[in-house]
Parts: sequence; C-alpha cells; structure tokens
Amino acid sequence: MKISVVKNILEANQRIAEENRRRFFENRVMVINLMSSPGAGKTSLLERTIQSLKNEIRVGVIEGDIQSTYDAERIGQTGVPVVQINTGGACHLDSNMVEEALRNLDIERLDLLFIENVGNLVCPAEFNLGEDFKTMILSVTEGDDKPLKYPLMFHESSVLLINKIDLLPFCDCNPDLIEERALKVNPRLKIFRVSCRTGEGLDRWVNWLRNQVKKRE
Ligand SMILES: Nc1nc2c(ncn2[C@@H]2O[C@H](COP(=O)(O)OP(=O)(O)O)[C@@H](O)[C@H]2O)c(=O)[nH]1
Ligand SMILES: [Mg+2]
Repeated sequence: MKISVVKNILEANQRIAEENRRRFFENRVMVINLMSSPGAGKTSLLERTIQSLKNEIRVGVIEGDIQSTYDAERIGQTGVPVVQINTGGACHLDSNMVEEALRNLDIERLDLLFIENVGNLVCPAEFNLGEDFKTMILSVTEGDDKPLKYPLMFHESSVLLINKIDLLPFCDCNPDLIEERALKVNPRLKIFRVSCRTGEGLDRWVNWLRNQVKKRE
C-alpha cells in the first residue's frame, strides 16, 4: 500500500514534468535542474555563470528553497529575471511547483533557464521537473565518499561540478577519487572542477553551456 502511494506521487510528477518539457521545447529554452547539498555553491555558481553569459544568452532562474527569498535577491542583483518558490517544508522541488513558477516567468524570452533545487543530496534526484540536464555540485569539503553514499544523485545527473577546489589544501578530500567513484556510478557523467570563489575552471563549464544552448538554435 505504501509503495503504491509513492508510485502515484512519482507518476503524477512525471506527467506534469512532461508537460513542462513540452513547453520548454516549444519555447526553445534549455533547462538545467541544479542540485546539491545545502551550501555546496549552487547560487554562487549561478551568479558567476550569469555574469559570464548574460550579454549573449537570455538567462532566467527559478529559485527553490524551503523558505526565504534570499537566493532570489542574490540572483536579482545580476539583473536577470528570477522567481522564488518556497516549498514550505518540502525537501525538493516537484514539477507542479515549477509549472506554477512558470506563470511568473516569460519563458518565450529565455534561451536558458536554471532551476536551483532545494539543498539536499537525496530526494531532488527522484523528481523530474522537465529539465534537459540534471546538474549537481559536490564541494570538496563534503568528502570524496559521497558518490558511494548518495549514488542516485550521481546516477541521474548529466553533469558534476566539483566545487571549492580552492579549499583542497585544507581538507582531506581527493578529487581524483570523487571522479573515479562518480564515474563508476555513471560513466557518462561530464565533470568539471571549479572554484566559484577564484573562478578557476569556470571557463570550461561556461563554454560547455554555451555550446549546448547554441546546438538548439
Ligand atoms: N572557498 C569557497 N567558498 C565557496 C565556493 N563556492 C561557494 N562558496 C561559499 O559557500 C557558501 C555557500 O554558497 P552558496 O552558493 O550559497 O551555496 P548553495 O546553498 O548551494 O546555494 C557561501 O558562503 C559561498 O561564498 C568556492 O568555490 N570556494
Ligand atoms: Mg542557494
């Protein structure tokens, strides 16, 4: 009985996700569902990425948090359109919340939409939102064992950003091990090592994004 309830929730989510996907496709907007544990650097990555791309690509953001509009205010400073979703306790975004947020966003005027998910390494991986790519951030301060402990997140993601590499000298984390373990879970994973603090490695990520957006023009 319990299993069938969970299944129904996921099926309902999938239906609305497909509807979102159709709208994104019709409006030719590429959508990234950005996931990580709290504090890994999602909003920092968005701030940096938007600064690099906003003069050539029309970017928008949906911010997901349990509460507050703090991240939306940070993104608002970059000048791109942003909508905040407050889940009021739920630990992940679902496709219905995204569908509601889209009512406040002019997606026909966007080329690229980021959806910053609620900080959590578990549930967001289970809920499709209609995105093109699930992208996750793991910061080096979280440890190189995380692909072993949270494999679904790595399995579902197309891109892994290993963030905070500026802090490598201060923690016992081996980024080669992160890569090796993550690729064991998901051999197709595209991996970038970056620092949103120093900017190191971000060019490769931004170039990849730019190419993905160009491919659909
Ligand atoms: N040293 C360092 N700190 C970072 C880096 N990226 C983000 N931070 C810091 O990590 C904290 C959480 O970042 P934030 O972007 O809010 O993470 P989010 O919760 O995933 O959105 C903030 O204090 C950031 O300044 C990085 O590459 N290096
Ligand atoms: Mg954030």
